[in-house]
Amino acid sequence: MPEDFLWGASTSAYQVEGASLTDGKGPSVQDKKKIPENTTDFSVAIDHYHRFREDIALFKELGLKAYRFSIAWSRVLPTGKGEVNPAGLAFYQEVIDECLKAGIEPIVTMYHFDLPYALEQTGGWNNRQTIEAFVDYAQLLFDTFGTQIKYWLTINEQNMMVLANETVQSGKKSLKQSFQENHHMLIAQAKVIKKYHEGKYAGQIGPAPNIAYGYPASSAPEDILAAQWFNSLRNWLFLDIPVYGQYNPQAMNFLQTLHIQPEFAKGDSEILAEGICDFIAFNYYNSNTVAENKLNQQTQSASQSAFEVPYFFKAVANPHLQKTEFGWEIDPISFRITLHELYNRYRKPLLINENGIGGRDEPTEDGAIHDNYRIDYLAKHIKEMTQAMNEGVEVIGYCPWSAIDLISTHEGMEKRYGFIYVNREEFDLKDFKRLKKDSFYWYQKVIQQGEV
Ligand code: BGP
Repeated sequence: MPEDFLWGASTSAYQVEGASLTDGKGPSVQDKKKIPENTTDFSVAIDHYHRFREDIALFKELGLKAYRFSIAWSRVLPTGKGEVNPAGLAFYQEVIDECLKAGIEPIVTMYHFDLPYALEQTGGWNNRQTIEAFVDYAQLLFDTFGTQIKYWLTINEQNMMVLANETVQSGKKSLKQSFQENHHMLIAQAKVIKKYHEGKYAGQIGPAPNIAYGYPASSAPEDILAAQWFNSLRNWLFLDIPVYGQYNPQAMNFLQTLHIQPEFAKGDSEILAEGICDFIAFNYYNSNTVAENKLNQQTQSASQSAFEVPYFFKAVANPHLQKTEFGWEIDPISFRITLHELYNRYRKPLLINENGIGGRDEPTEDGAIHDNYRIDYLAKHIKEMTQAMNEGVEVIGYCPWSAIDLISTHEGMEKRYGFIYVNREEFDLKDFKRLKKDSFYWYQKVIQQGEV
């Protein structure tokens, strides 16, 4: 492992902070969305807003070299634009200072699923004005933290927001609208990257999609073609733009064939061409297996982001893979395949932003948490990553999900991901005590030794 390898861990604002309307924070879409009946909302989360010093001290003890977190847009700009909330900026200033004091490199995501609700009400990403709001927000972050932050991530999992989105899946939002919103996000991202480079800040900036290679279900040419369509739409569309400055041709052809291609405003092509990223950050949880979809059968895949398009492809379960207790397939080798695929295509340094396994953890009477299944998952993925690096892929850091238990996006508090256990349940807030899991001690050693 290179000396300066960024052994880290990740969180996102709405999943850890709590204090969702405290000290001037405006609501985000996460504070307004319909929460399933048996899971908690995000109003308190793990109370990181009030306990970040204790948490960062634990991250230091864990040995983290980097901490990837997100800034809540509506904490610093309560309505998404216009008036700044000084208390919001002050909070992130303290988090950043605390990390730097602890010798931890802060890696900042600007937007992680939490669009300010006020912007959502004026049309969200369907409204081109949201592009300017994002650019101004980013400029505010660069002006305030630009000398301290060396790694900026623009938008977390834009591809999942567009493709695995319930409103789209249930047909409430058309694919046409979804890809128009996607286009606006891509324009916003390109503008922000360009601004960052023009400002000559001493750091780097990159996109942060979820990338997972799609396998063909068989050697039938039809399945291979289906997997190629899937990969172009799910993966390459979101990286060809920040790397090559233009749409992936196969993905664009797909959009045109279905008459859902985005409308370009004058100058959009030039904007996309000018926002070229410095590195690629990506999240990886599992692979996808894809078959042809002549009959438009039901998707049966057990993956985080299964989706299908009639006549193009459908996701299917992979009989060679085991699953997590929450039903996600486990595929460390595909992590290596994905790393190779990314580096072969784009030749940019790669930063893993998220990788991990969600499960139910229970402390024993003496307060220990035996999460061997997590150690096993992470060890296998780190081995495959190391192997890919030995085979020539440039990886600059690994930030598993998550640094500490947090509220899962889909399954509440029941599904835990952290190295550190947080003593709260779905609805019983208990005392928020932090407890080190077995994986904490294990990862500490991995970081010290630089290998599994
Ligand atoms: C990614 C998100 C994270 C996190 C993770 C696990 O898509 O970037 O925010 O939630 O997936 O997903 P879940 O919490 O649904 O298990």
